[in-house]
Amino acid sequence: MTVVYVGLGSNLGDRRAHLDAAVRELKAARVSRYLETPALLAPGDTVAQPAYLNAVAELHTDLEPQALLSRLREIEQAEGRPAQRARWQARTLDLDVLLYGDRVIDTPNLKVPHPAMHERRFVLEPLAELAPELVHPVLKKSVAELLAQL
Ligand code: A4P
Ligand code: MG
Repeated sequence: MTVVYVGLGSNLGDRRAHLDAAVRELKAARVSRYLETPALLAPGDTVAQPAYLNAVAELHTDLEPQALLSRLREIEQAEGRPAQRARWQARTLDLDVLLYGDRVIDTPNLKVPHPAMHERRFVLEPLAELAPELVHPVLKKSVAELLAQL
């Protein structure tokens, strides 16, 4: 059993319902509050996007990382996100593996810890609600310290 943190985001459709469905399907052990956050745009992008509802879920799972990623994709698609999609588009549901125990994974389709998690308030704030003392396995700083640095 590994403790895993998953980032949840939605900025299309019934955002709360999409997050609720993900929490249910993931059988999350704990969930942060749902936070309304302004859309962070892709570099160079100027077209406004609808605001996100973001949250972080804690899972206790036996799935290996790649199997977990496949499961996240299935749940995204069940919530209406197309399998073929451009990155950074508005989406009904986005599920990212933030941390998988203290494993460091660097493969083409899965990078853990999530490469941008430490610079994103919409990740660190809800994660700090659940696990402020948790140490980032690469940066060796706690979630609370990373949040204070933003
Ligand atoms: N991938 C690699 N590592 C991971 C990981 N740890 N977890 C690969 C999940 N996926 C991972 O993802 C693109 C590719 O990342 C996949 O092929 C997967 O194998 P995607 O979900 O298809 O597309 P995406 O989410 O648009 O791309 P990306 O680059 O992951 O974007 P982000 O970082 O998810 O950012 N503003 C607010 N306020 N809140 C948000 O949640 N999210 C984004 C998208 C932009 N602005 C936002 C938010
Ligand atoms: Mg994603």
